Amino acid sequence: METEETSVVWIQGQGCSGCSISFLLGEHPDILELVTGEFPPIKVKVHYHPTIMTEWGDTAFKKLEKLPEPFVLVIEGSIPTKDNGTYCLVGEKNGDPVTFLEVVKELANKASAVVAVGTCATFGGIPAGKPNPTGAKGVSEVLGKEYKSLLGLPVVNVPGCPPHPDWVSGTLVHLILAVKGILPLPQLDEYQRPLEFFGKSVHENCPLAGFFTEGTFAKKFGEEGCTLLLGCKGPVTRGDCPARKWNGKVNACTISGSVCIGCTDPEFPDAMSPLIYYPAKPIPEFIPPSTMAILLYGYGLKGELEKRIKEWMKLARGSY
Ligand code: FSX
Repeated sequence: METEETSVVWIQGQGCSGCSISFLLGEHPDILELVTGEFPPIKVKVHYHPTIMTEWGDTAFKKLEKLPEPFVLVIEGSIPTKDNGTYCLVGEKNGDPVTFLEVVKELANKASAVVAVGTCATFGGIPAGKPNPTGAKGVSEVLGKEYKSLLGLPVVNVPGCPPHPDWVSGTLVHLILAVKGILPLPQLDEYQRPLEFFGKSVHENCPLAGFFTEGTFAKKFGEEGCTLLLGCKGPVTRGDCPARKWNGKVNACTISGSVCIGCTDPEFPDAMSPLIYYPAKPIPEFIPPSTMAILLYGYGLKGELEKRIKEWMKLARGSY
């Protein structure tokens, strides 16, 4: 099959660059396979990426005036909207500062597809946490509900703080194949996340789920059992982390003895705080005991269980 280059324009706003670092550590495919075309029929030309491009300053910024066609726009980091976006300046035009907000709006209108990478870009993330002094927002909120890319897609959201490299490369590769007409467009959930990666809860993929169903809950870190009482947000968070695993497929938060902190959720970090419950928080009566929980799952009522756990999280938030 013929391998043609597809361009990616990757811009960064309010974030910690962890999303880029995570992507660069991907293995299947890795970044070299993508840019050298050793992953046919995909060859990615990185037209613009503030962290990894060799150009800098005006020379770099001018590359945004000569955009390749077609291109996939990747947006990392949240977008400050307060005071006309003045809290994130990304370059200069004719001596005047250019805001990230302006760049996002301009490029989104020319992109075949727009991918928001990381929870900052998808839902606002940490920069949008209370009190959100810069008016930080995610890409979908800034572009509006009606936004469609040239391919007719809404913003594709790949959350995670940071996202797993496979989620980013898998989504990019899927979209590039869709741009070429080889694959249909990816299926998305209600928050525009690819179902392929975010179709199930972390809990459904978790090796500790058996402890949950038999009612064995750890009260201290290191103790055997499900870590729900220690603040695990796995039952209310979407992502395949425990099945896919991180760092070369060796580990994941709930496998390493920690808790899921809910970093792919639209309400991260505020609704997920405190990230860890310590001392452990006993479950109140309105959460059904384990046998009931299994029944709720079994009868397709996991939404009801999620709702009750979210109520409990709300109460826990006020008590630490
Ligand atoms: Fe945000 Fe990216 Fe968290 Fe960091 O830049 S999703 S703070 S890991 O890396 O945007």
